[in-house]
Amino acid sequence: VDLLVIMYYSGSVGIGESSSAAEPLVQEHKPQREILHKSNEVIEMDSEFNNKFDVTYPPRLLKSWRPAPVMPELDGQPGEMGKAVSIPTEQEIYMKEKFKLNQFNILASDMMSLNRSLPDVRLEGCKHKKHPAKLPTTSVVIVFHNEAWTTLLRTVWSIINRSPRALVEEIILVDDASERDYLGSKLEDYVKDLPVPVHVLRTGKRSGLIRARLLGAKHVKGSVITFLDAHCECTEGWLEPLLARVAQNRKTVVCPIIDVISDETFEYITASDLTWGGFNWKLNFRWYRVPQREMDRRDGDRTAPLRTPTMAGGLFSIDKKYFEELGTYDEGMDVWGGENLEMSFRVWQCGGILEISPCSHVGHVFRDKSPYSFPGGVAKVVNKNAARVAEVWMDEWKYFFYEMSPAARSVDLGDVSDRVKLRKDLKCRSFRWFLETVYPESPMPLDYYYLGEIRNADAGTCLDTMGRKSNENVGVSYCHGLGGNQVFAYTKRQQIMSDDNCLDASGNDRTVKLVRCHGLGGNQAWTYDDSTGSIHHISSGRCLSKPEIRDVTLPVLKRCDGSKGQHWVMKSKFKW
Ligand code: UD2
Ligand code: MN
Repeated sequence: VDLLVIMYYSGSVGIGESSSAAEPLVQEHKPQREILHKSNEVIEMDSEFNNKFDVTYPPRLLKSWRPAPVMPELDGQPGEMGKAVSIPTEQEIYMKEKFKLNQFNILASDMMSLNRSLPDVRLEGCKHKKHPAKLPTTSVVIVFHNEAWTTLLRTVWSIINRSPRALVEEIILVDDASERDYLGSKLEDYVKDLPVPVHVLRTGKRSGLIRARLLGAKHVKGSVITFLDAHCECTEGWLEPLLARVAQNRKTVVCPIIDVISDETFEYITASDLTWGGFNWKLNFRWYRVPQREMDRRDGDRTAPLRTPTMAGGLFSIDKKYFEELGTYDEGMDVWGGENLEMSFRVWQCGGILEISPCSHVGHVFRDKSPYSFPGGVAKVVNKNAARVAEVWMDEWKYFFYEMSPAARSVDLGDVSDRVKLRKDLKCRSFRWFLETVYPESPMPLDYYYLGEIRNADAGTCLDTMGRKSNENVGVSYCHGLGGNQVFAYTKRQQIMSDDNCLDASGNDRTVKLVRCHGLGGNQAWTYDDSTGSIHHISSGRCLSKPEIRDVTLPVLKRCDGSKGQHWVMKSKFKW
């Protein structure tokens, strides 16, 4: 399980603005799915929560479509203006119990208005931006499985309250076979009186979010589809910047900045506008710092759309016809995962543009675990979806994924021939093009000599990350030949990488650490001599050696002496 770092700075999540290029390029932020909830028990809601219809707080905005940010009568209600909700101490045990239902604090959500107010979190420069006079209409598609009533309806109300009426054609709710009574006909009853057309579609049997979205997309009447998760809150001015970019170029797929709604308190926390989407060798989506290159392309204007290699997946607008031309989604993907990278690679490789509009902010409740079941098993599902992405879009870079997640080699990934054909028919570019042009900062190296285990000729053990995190020592252990923690790439930039970490040694320290790759050489530059097997650390002039004492699992840097303990074998697939 990787490190989960959320950096809080004065009310905002993300990375500081003063950091230089040499600092680590990562912000690991939820979504973070290595730990997934594996139980498939069906949890019944009790009626007290089923009946939360928010009757106490009348809908705020039935006549005018642009509410004042705070309605006086709601001042002092829990959560208004995006504030944290605190639960009375006597309810804490109950709160913890209920947390498991949704993997967020449902008590906090149920205490707030469905119409709660939020601060206008936009940069000043966003508030006065001119948009094209005629924007396309959009249908908002929200899929859900066992979503809580208040988070689902707050998502809907936030769209109603904070979007220009003329731009929202309809809201389409797709129920993916939820097992909760309150999501039955009661939902239709509730939404029929709302001031925007809201349609409820049902998949009938559990289809997974990808196929559920496809069902929703089929019924869209607007010219743009906007997808949202079922536990979001849209802020003032969220929609116009998304539609404006699609209107300017129909092949642009646009995401908002995804702010964080705390899963504990429902506090609205602004996310950084200095992060973009990447991915690691496991094919997990990850947030990383926007490189200077992209800041420069935008002339340093933080309100300008940001080109991003990948999207988180849940929240974006796309021209409906373009969505279809581009091959919608891969219907062979189940439950959760993979579709975000698949869509990202497809957009870029097939001639589109993927952007984050920093003027559009939508909050999302990020969770540590998934609350729902994964029919077929979490690992199988996630590996299958990722393997489909790798097989269709990633060319030889798929090996980074398979080496890192060896179990994916044996999953049945089904038939991908339709998707391969799609790639051909659309004349899409190669993954090399994507890495070279869109994502040169990728943790998957563009050019590398070797990918595999690194074995010590004397000790017979292999370099092993031991599952450790950044800034911890690399180890050695029994060579298991299964990849994962024993897979390293030796790159043409002289790095020895494992996922987004690089072997790094500094000063007089004899041990070797795993540190975020910075791409600047320095303490992360190594040369491998194929004939002697030495791994030479350039800045210190020393050589990587087997651990000095048996039973100790730390390799060390020593004066180069040509001994067998300094002989490392990179044995397979070496390409000089
Ligand atoms: C992120 C995305 C999510 C999706 C996912 C990868 C954001 C904010 N969220 O995970 O949209 O791209 O990565 O697949 O970018 N759902 C169903 N049926 C299922 C499972 C889920 O309808 O079988 C619904 C679920 O109720 C929710 C949506 O799909 O509304 C996304 O699921 P999630 O919230 O568990 O995903 P998340 O936010 O962790
Ligand atoms: Mn979500």
